Amino acid sequence: MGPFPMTLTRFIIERPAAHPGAPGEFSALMAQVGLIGKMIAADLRRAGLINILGTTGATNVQGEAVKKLDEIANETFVNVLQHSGLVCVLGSEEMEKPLHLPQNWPQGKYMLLFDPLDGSSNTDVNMPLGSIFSILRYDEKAGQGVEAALIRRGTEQVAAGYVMYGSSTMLVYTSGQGVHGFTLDPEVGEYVLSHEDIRMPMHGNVYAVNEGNYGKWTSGIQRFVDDLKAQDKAKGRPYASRYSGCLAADVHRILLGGGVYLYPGEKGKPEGKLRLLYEANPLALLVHQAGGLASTGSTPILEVEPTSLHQRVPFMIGSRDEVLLGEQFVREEARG
Ligand code: AFP
Repeated sequence: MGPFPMTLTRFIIERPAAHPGAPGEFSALMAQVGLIGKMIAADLRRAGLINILGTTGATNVQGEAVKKLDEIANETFVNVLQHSGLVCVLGSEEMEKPLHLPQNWPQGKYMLLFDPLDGSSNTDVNMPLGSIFSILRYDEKAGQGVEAALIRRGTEQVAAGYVMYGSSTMLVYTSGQGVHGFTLDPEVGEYVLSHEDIRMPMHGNVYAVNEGNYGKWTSGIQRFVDDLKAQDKAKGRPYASRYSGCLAADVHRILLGGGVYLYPGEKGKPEGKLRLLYEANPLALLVHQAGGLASTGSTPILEVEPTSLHQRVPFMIGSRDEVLLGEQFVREEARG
């Protein structure tokens, strides 16, 4: 028998200084997030067999067709967390309004924002998916209402991460002391530390973007992508293009190997597509902790002042060199 593996729970308990507040409560919350990931992974594995592929016929607050699995994943988050006693408010891509859990208010000191099933167009084609989460602390003294309590800058997150459902299920998180990745061992149903203290390369050779939108981008973004694709071996170009349509999976690749992911604003839609509070902010915190950057093109994502729960934001994330270069193209465009 080999050495006893470093499980997620053991990792959190053995590193109390690296976790917000009482490590017991934080580890209990992360264990619940891990459980949610296992439950969603189990549903995804069997989805094609038990008639839960396809859409529900409803449209969500973003105006997008709701997949059956979007709804199931959202219910999984809500059902697990509402009985945990650890969380007092939940905000989700799939819920127009925050869900206030009166029975946990104000004892459950954490609040969770999440995209329960990220990349849901991948559900029906057996491609990677993710769940993205952002953890905030409820500030009783601020005496705010439920929605205002949730709408906070990225710098105020106490932890963030994602569960990625790919060829294996991985949970990657940060609580402000490095980024750590755990792979689900399906034999024993435990997350085991597989990627400790992930550091992003300063520079990569991959870009991820939905290039079908090229004609909708502003000239700065077009020039940036043209630059990455230039036939210029001496400058390390062209970059390879890799895009799965699942943000968590695309950012996961870049977190481990370097490069840049972007979902920019468009000519008539400067705010872009991705949501600040439960997509951009958590991934920005992770990447920042791993030595990378995340930006709107002109402002660090973590410093964007949020105004509403489902706010969108133009997004550029990855290795320092590529994000700084992207910002330079945006600046040059602004100068005219
Ligand atoms: P949802 O499935 O949660 O709506 O997320 C999809 C997504 O926000 C993100 O995961 C992808 O990177 C992006 O949209 C894909 O968008 P396009 O289909 O426009 O490329």
